Amino acid sequence: ATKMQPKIVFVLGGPGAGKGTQCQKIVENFGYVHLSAGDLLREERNKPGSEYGELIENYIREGKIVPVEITCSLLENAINGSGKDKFLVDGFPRNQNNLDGWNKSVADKIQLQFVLVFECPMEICTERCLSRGAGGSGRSDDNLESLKKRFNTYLNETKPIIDYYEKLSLVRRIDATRSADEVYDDVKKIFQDYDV
Ligand code: UP5
Ligand code: MG
Repeated sequence: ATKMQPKIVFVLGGPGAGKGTQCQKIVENFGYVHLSAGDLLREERNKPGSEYGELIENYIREGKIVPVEITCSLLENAINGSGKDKFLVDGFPRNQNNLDGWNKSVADKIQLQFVLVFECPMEICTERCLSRGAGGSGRSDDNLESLKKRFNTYLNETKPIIDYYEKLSLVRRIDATRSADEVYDDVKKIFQDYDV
């Protein structure tokens, strides 16, 4: 018998748009596993003796995108090691290198359901990340200098990836400027429609 392919939803949006917050809610209601590429990279960075620790930290502080070989293998390991079959891949793919690497080594083994995009202007995104930083997030990129770079990377490198999926009619957009509960009301509709 053929093994069922894992189902994947990509979750994209600017830094602080609320990807992680909404993913937690989706997990509670729809039985997905949440895989944040950023969380996986921070975890790898923090491993004692990690080969890529320093590289990852430098990329994150500069708001640059880590080479796909690293991110893709972390994601693949998490998918294969989970024993589950539905995943929210949060914060990936973020640039052409990510997309090429994924399409080359993973895309054929999974079923991409859709790409969920949280739309939020830079001012609100920046404000959210700065207050998270002030609250002690411990994230080395929750400062104004890193945030400017993160948002520029989003505009210049990630938006074209969203355009690519738009042409494949896979993008579902959400206004992420409202309260987390209001945003989730819209998110829920998308997943409910998909489930029926
Ligand atoms: N908050 C959330 N929703 C809110 C709402 N509706 N109203 C008011 N406040 C709201 O939320 C951010 C903050 O806002 C929180 O304090 C939250 O309570 C509040 P969160 O849900 O964390 O937003 P999210 O979009 O997940 O923000 P995050 O900072 O995680 O986004 P980034 O995309 O910048 O971070 P990520 O961890 O994905 O990536 C970090 C870096 O890792 C990247 O810049 C890059 O250098 C590297 N990276 C790669 O190189 N490759 C990858 O594939 C992924 C990451
Ligand atoms: Mg996040």
